[in-house]
Amino acid sequence: MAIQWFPGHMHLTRQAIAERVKEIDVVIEVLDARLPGSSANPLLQEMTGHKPRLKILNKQDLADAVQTKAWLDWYNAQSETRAIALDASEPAPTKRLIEQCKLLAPGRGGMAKPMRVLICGVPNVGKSTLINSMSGKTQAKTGNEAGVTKLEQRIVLADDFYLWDTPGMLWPRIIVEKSGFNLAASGAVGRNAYDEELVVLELLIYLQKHYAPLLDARYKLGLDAAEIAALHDDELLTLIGKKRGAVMSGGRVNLQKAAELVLTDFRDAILGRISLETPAEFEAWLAEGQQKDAERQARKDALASARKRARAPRDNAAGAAGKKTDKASGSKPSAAKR
Ligand SMILES: Nc1nc2c(ncn2[C@@H]2O[C@H](COP(=O)(O)OP(=O)(O)OP(=O)(O)O)[C@@H](O)[C@H]2O)c(=O)[nH]1
Ligand SMILES: [Mg+2]
Repeated sequence: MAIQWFPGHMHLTRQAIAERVKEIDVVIEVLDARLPGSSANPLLQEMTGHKPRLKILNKQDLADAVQTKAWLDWYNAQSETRAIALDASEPAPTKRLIEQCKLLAPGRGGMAKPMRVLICGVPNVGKSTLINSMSGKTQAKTGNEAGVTKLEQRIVLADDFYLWDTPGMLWPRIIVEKSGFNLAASGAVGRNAYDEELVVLELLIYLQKHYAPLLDARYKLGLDAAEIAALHDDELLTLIGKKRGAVMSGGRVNLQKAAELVLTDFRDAILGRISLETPAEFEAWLAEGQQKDAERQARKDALASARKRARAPRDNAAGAAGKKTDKASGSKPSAAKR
């Protein structure tokens, strides 16, 4: 089951960004350092790709430092892409960001040509928090849920430097299934658009493979990495539920409660610093998603032409019958249609 979330305010954001980008010098796309590939919005890429762009891998304090470095190297090896990692604990990211913007748009600055920067990204990734720390004031509303910012807002950083905060936006069809799950696990998807248990089972499959010692340390499973990796995902969730006391009367594990516990532990990095994808993994998921999408499109096209073919003999027959009637009545075909 694919996770999709594109509520009405995202349609409006899409239109607002399409308009705003015309008068923008630099686009800063804020990504989640735990899932840089999955949190890169292809719709934003399409809408803003012609502008100088900076990618910020935010919330690096929650991500696996080794993987964050791998992602930065991967992005910075691509021409036309600059990427830096950041987190809310950095007291003054402003200097670093202003420097990067000036490198990307060297002609801008000064009262006559102020720098105009658009900040965008998926929901809950830390855009408004970043803007507040850049401006040194609480100018933009923030909150630990997806969809806090609902309208774009201009923030004046200096007389010659403007920032636009935008509402978090996903895209109408997330073709990489794993990306939907990772976005939901990170908190970028509205609470009612996914099933927590399913999201946590997917999360556990990844953690079993890559972060088994962290699972063992947090939930005191008493198992080594190979034993943890060998468990079925729902066996593992049941075990975690037991260990954390998510048990209903009669002794059955409350899997929903267990899933909520794991999700909070992951989101708040109580489990430890975790990244949910490497560049190579994401590229493989993307290729698979694109292939499935192409197959889906081919099936749709085949169905559409089969329907057209099935309709054609009827239309022809109706056409022939129409002609006969026309002849018999002596009226013109167009008149018979009316
Ligand atoms: N650990 C950590 N938390 C962060 C960081 N940046 C932001 N947050 C938290 O993430 C949550 C979302 O932050 P916001 O700034 O509201 O995110 P946003 O991207 O503006 O979200 P929307 O307006 O919903 O699109 C808040 O609880 C922030 O405190 C960071 O670098 N590290
Ligand atoms: Mg916001």
